[in-house]
Amino acid sequence: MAYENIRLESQGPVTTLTIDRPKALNALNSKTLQEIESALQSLTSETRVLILTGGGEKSFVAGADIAEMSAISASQAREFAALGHRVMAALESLPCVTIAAVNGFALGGGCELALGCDLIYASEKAKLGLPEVSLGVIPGFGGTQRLARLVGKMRAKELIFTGGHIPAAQAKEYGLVLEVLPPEQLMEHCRTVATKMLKNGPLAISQAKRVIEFGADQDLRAANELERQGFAALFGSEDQREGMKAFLEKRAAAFTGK
Ligand code: CO8
Repeated sequence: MAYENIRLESQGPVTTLTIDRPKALNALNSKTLQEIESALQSLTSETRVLILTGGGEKSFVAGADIAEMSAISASQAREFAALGHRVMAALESLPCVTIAAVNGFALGGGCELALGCDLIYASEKAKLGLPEVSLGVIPGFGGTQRLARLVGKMRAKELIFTGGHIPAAQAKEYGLVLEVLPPEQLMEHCRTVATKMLKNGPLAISQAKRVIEFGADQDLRAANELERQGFAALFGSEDQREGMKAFLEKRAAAFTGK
């Protein structure tokens, strides 16, 4: 499918989705969000790791498109927020691992997009924040909830109430990004992390993602039950048999994802 505002490129099992509207610092208008949603739906099991990044030099995603939002009604805002929520939920439900390579501004909806990914790495020049209150609104793509769960309620309140843009190093200190890299090393670092994961069982990684993601919303007893079911579900898979056989035969496993 031809996209206007994003690029989807695969190199074997690693797919890169670039949000590519550099003139608007990759701001998310409805069309861009719809394109991201259909790109996510188009992924097959060939893709084991999905890296999201921003086109151009300056920005990952500088937020939802303010020009578009300035003209919408409350009911259109509900639809727009629902579209954003669907994209974040789709990222969390994908069987592949998702990595946000935050190469510049990740503000508002851009920060929320990164928060929807499994892992966030940032360039030294990245700035992150949820500045929506400076526009008279609040985060609308899940940022209030995902940020609070990741960095704690009080830090999330501080970031959201001040609307500040924080440098990547501070975001790392808060636990909002995992590592901060020189700009030219960011994508390479994400690919290196991807390569380490590619050695492991694809079904097991998908199951681990599912259990961590959905378990985080539940109490410990229910979450442990989810783990127990996920653990048992892997037994009998070709990957489980191959992984354990390879260990006993002192060789690298050749996983097939079956
Ligand atoms: N939307 C639309 N256009 C944008 C956006 C945006 N979010 N950000 C930047 N642009 C455009 C600018 O208007 C400008 O366009 P033009 O060249 O035509 O004037 C171009 O990108 C370059 O931007 P600047 O000239 O401003 O570049 P600077 O380097 O001076 O500043 C900043 C960079 C600091 C990133 C600045 O552009 C900025 O503050 N942008 C807005 C950041 C922001 O507030 N983001 C949050 C938006 S709200 C949001 O994301 C809500 C999500 C939930 C929605 C729920 C829906 C109901």
